[in-house]
Amino acid sequence: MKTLKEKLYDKIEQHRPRIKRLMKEHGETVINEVTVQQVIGGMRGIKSLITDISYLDPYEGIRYRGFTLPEVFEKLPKPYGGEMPCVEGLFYLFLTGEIPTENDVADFIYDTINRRQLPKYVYEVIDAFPNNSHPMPILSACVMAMQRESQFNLRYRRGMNKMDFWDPTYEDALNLVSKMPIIGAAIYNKLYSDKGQNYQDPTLDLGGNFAYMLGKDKPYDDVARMYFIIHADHEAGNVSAHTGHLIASSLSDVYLSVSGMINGLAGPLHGLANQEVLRWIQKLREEMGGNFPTEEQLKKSVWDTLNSGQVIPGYGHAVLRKTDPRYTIQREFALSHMPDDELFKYLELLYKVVPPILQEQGKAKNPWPNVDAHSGVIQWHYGITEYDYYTVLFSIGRAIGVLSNIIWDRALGYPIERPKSITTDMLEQMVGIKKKNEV
Ligand code: CMX
Repeated sequence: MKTLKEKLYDKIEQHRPRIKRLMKEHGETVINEVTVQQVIGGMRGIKSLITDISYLDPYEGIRYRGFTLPEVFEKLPKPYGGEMPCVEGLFYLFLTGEIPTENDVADFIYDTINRRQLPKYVYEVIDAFPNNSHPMPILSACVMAMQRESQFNLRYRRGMNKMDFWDPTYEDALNLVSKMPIIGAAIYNKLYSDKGQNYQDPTLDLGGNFAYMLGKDKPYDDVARMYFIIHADHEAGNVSAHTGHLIASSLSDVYLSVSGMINGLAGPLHGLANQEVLRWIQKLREEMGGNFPTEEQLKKSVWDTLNSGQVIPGYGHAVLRKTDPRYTIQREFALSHMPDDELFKYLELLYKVVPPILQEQGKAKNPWPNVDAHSGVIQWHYGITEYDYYTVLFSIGRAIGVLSNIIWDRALGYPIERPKSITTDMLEQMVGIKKKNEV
């Protein structure tokens, strides 16, 4: 039986001629036009990145290697007694495009377990931060501190053939995927908890071991697996995925790239929205004085938020135009495991009142909830009430997609990223507001 790395190499060899042919025979073919709105408006919709790991359809939602999320959850092997699949199987799927067998996953888990141990200095980095620090900069700093471990850097310094770049990148990526949950658990235990511990259980998969280190009983292991899987990838243009790819395109190693990815994810319009949702719901709860709101009261609170110039966290999306399937998967989990949870009931009522209000307001192109609208409430239910921490969980998941992409970027020899910028004068001249050379 071939190892994951051997299988990946076969796939790389098969894929390289496709990219070569596209460049050689169709390099000048036009596939896109760019409007002024797109140049000023955050490059929405410009088809200018390539990835085969996931694709986001505005109405259907994300597909991982061609599979919808429900298919991914159904097909990937699960650990013994688990309801959700092993996260390691997803990484296998991302790298190879194939659903692994139970044996494939078991072999791969064995490999990752051997890579989980953190260097001592990572704990010292965590300890060096003041206790009231936000966990996202701590996570970013820990990943950055491990840059000295990069095998890619070592081999690059010695002189390495471009065709081999993917190989040490694969080793770096596996090391980091294995270590991210351990860093995440160590940060949680340092900042918030005396129930968790920094010992691992080497018989457990990534999600199971994460729950173990946080001191959480079942079904939190499944919550962790579900959470890491749904957050893993969302095609290439979102801030975190794009940042990871962009930094790696200069041949910075995966530690520098993923640290940057984490920093991008830490913005409230992106991954931090999950903590904003919880903060906002807690504020609504306080305003209600402990009573569950009526539909009318909730509508008023939503309008108040909008009228004060703030966004409704967890709603809207730059690409999606329907309810995010990542929201739906979490909702289904909540309906079966925690239907009477008070915060979940808030979510259900918000799901009813927010979309029509956003439609009536007429600004947001997508009035439906995204992944972040739901995730915090499930964490809260299982005792992770420190909502600053939620984006760390998002980061552990997202790193799986970003690292898979970086391995493939290196394998296919994608170049350093360098789009062209122009000035406002130039744009005004291009559309005829100003004459050529008029400033
Ligand atoms: N509440 C209020 N207004 C919203 C809104 C929301 N949830 N979503 C979009 N809008 C507003 C925008 O702020 C923008 O207003 P202006 O014209 O005044 O600038 C207008 O509607 C048009 O925006 P859009 O084209 O629909 O959305 P964008 O592609 O520019 O932005 C996103 C997408 C996600 C940043 C935005 O919907 C948002 O701010 N949502 C709330 C934060 C959030 O949930 N982020 C998490 C997204 C998922 C993730 O990446 O993790």
